[in-house]
Amino acid sequence: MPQNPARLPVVIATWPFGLPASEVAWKALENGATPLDAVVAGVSHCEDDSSVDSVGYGGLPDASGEVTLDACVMDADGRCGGVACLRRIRHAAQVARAVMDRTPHVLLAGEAATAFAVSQGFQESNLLSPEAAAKYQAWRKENPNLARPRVPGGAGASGGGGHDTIGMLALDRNGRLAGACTTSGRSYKLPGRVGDSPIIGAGLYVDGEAGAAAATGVGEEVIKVAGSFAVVEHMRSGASPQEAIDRVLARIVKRRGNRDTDVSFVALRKDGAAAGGSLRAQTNFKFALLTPAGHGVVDSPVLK
Ligand code: SD4
Repeated sequence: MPQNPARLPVVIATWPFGLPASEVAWKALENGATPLDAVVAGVSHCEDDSSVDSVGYGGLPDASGEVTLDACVMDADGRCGGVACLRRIRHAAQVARAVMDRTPHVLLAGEAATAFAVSQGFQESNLLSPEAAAKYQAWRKENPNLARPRVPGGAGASGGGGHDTIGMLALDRNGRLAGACTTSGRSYKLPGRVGDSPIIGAGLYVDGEAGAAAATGVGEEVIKVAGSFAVVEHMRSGASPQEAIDRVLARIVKRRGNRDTDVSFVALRKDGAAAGGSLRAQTNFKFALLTPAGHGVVDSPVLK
């Protein structure tokens, strides 16, 4: 794995669907966009892709059949914004950006977040694609008691496992970092459930001096260890991106007493070193890595 691309820029994103999204960010960087503009453009592309059933339009709904989105953004100066349980607005990361740019706050939630988005010129639309609606109906048949939905737990891997977030990190030619992450969250989650993805330090963290990290997988596990923050702090203390990820994954295993859950991270150090890492092989985690040396999807190492 390219562990130390000497040259910049670098874009890294979770999952194979992170590659086309990262290409959008890469082009934006080439055209002189800031890293924050680049990652927001990149993940917005993914939010528009209805074939990705865990992000934006086409995301799988909660147990009541409603799609709700979680997202956040952060730049190297520590500026950040997020939205949780956002409804009927497709570009959740752009709304997170608006929270950062146009309010004194970091996180808006629920209907009020939608009202804020509308006040800022975002259009409301139906986020439930026909494909996601059909999958929901099938799930609903198996799980008729909506008061006590059987939310998929740690079992299951990517592609139908129901927990894939796009987290994207970029380092531009001037060594400036930014990150964004966005998801529809765990499929068939309890209405009102918020995962790690809108929470600064959990789903995403960026520090201009140390590096950046983003998470995908079971958000509850990531929140419990302040996962992305912890990865960045290990890099600040001198760990490589891979070591930093492994330490946080090991901590999750220690806390739980097993590795029977899906958590993966991507990390990008200030000097351009990048890595991905995953808790267990069944997750089949892969990430997109773009450097001047090449663009592609990388099979993630699994915690030893
Ligand atoms: C979350 N990490 O909401 C995000 C993505 C996901 O199960 O759907 N995970 O927890």
